[in-house]
Amino acid sequence: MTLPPGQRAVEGFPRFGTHLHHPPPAIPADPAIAISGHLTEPLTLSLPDLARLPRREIRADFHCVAGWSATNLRWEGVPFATFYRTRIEPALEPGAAISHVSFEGLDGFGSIVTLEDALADDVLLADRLDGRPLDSDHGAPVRLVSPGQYGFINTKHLCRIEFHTVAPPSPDRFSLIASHARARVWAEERHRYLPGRAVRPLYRSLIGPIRALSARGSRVRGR
Ligand SMILES: Nc1nc2c(c(=O)[nH]1)N[C@H]1C(S)=C(S)[C@@H](COP(=O)(O)O)O[C@H]1N2
Ligand SMILES: [Mo]
Repeated sequence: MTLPPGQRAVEGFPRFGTHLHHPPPAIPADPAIAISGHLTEPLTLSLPDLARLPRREIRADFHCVAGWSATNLRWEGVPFATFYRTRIEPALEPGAAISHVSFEGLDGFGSIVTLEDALADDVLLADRLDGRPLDSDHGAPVRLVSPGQYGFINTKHLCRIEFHTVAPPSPDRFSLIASHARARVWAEERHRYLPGRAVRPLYRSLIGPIRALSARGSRVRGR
């Protein structure tokens, strides 16, 4: 088993995140993803709409930028590229050249992805993990899964997807641990300005505290 540079395998798949001390967000009765940006009219993708699109299953490892990797996860969902080609392209304003896509979760977490990275064939709008519907620790009802990019790209509890023709400003671009704009795991793109190797020790030191906080907010132990 080969992991990307600077990653170490962990047992299982911990709940983890920056919005982690809270319990997972409540899921609305009729969850839907609001779609906006350069469309002739705004769209809504409900779960039944999503279920009608062609599905795909992938097996992949999951790599958090802090340095842990969960191995051999089985995700099911709709390829992002299928959703984009069938639902978005036909609805775009004429001439709109989409370059970036932003994703937002019900807890306010968000990520920004280049269209090129989002269209990779292992990127899913995932609603099942290891043969079961996604639970709230791992992003119910639907999350982005992009195994070639660090965990923070993989926004859980999706409620909004927006399309852009220029890169939207990243909210953490001035922070000490500013996240890399592409975040590709094999190129070790952890930090926006510093080499991935150089930030390994700093990031690794965050795993313990973040794991403890994430577990506290978890559905299993928190209620
Ligand atoms: N909505 C939401 N998505 C999120 C996060 C979060 O806090 N909220 N954390 C990100 C980070 S940093 C990681 S490593 C992964 C962790 O996914 P997991 O909790 O399923 O292990 O989710 C990502 N997506
Ligand atoms: Mo992460």
